[in-house]
Amino acid sequence: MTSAEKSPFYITTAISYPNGVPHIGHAYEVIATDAMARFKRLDGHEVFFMTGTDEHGLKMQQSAEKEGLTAKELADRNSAAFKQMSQDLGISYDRFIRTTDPDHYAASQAIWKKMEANGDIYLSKYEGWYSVRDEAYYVEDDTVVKEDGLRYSKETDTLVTWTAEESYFFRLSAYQEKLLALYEAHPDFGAPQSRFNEVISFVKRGLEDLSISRTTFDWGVPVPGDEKHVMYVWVDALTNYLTGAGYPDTESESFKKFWPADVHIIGKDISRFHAIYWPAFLMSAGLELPKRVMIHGFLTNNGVKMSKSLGNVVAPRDFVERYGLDQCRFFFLREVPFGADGSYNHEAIVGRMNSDLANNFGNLAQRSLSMVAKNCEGKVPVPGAFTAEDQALLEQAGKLLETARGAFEKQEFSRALEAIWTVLGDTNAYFAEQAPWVLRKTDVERMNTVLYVTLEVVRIVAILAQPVMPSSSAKLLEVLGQPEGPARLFTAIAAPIQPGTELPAPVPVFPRYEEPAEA
Ligand code: ME8
Repeated sequence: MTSAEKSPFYITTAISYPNGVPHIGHAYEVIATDAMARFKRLDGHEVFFMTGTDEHGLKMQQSAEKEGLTAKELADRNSAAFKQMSQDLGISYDRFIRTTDPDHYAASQAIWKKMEANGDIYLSKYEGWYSVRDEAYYVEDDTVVKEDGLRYSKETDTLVTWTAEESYFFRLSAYQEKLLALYEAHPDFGAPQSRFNEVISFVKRGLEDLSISRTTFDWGVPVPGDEKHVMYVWVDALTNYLTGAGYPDTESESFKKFWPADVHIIGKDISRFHAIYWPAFLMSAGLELPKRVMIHGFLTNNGVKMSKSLGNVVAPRDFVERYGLDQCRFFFLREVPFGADGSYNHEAIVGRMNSDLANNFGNLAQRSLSMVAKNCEGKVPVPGAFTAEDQALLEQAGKLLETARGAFEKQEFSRALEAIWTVLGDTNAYFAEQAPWVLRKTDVERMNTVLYVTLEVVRIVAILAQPVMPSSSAKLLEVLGQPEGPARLFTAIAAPIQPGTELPAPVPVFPRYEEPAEA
């Protein structure tokens, strides 16, 4: 199928708060989303992949004041740091959206007017315990007074203060039944199941109307027709997904092509915003709903939550410098089943680097390619008749695309990688058992066949590894004589490597991790 025949694919990350600099949790999310976007492109889809920064709200304004900056200056500085992170991580986004972009103001005001026209927005007064950090109000029962005499949210342990303001409200209570009907009709709307179930139970307990404007500060998108209010930051934040598709021009080519989004990739702390508020806003505005909200877990450093005060916040760039970019990308997607919480530590990363990458993949490629360079005039050898073992291995590798597709469809990255590495493990066992270095002296035709089969598996694996490890896979495909373009797309998996293909001199692709020498 050509890309014209395959459905367009729109995927997003959450947009990060640029009141601080990026950490490994942010890196984890963009890496996973990037792998998914690359997979779909290689599988022939036209992809639109968006990431960016969420720049409004009181928290931004206050963080800026502390630094003696305006909110926009802080946003400019830190948004650039997030963009740089994406570049450092090889993220293939199509747009880096900032909620201060002019087209985003237009989109946010347009959706507001639609919700208002539908009778879902009304003016009232809001009083309650407000957490600046969470940008959320809490009912008294959900707060506690601590030893310092101050009141905190029980759930998030953030300071709350009594706040009263005139506010516009969104009639969220009117959407309870519609949301439950949505979840019923689309059991895959939220994933994984356990995290989606939490959302469903929350909705079943009853929904209250939502305060969606603020008058106590002005760093936000003005409410159309009542400019002393700015929109609650989550209204404009969620709307970024529509802005990217070209909203409010619903007749534009991009909107028709990419809306509704295929999947929003987000972390577990913001599942309610995405699986409750967002579909309710869209229903109110008469817009189609995203097909899926994929909720990933949190990463902890050796089981310890990352926090500035503990000094264990790792900058993504330091990680990449230490272990290598593709190694980090592989580790995060292989080690932690996407959706679950995960922990990382030095030993676990080195383990994956050395055993999965250097030994299982790198060595196999290097050993087979070096033998071909020395014994087959640097060309893919002509195989003899395949034995049952050869055939079984080739079939196993040939089936990997379907397995990977099924797994990626559900963002089960670790399952896809596990299946691929099982085939690599079997190929290593095959290589050791067939011992082509012995056959070199006894049966050259059989040696050629074994090398051919091995190269063919390595080629298939390198093609499939591209979404996760783009640059290492490209290097491998290069030394396998597979030029950029159609030969690297998933459609090429079904077309076996051509005997006689000239191969450049092999270069090792996956180094072992060596501890730096003591200073
Ligand atoms: O929530 N491990 O922004 P944010 C994994 N602006 N993921 C993590 C993480 C961790 N330790 N810490 C954070 C916001 N994340 C809003 C989103 S979307 C319309 C607005 C994830 O900078 C988090 O769950 O706090 C979220 O998906 C993303 O990083 C950005 O978090």
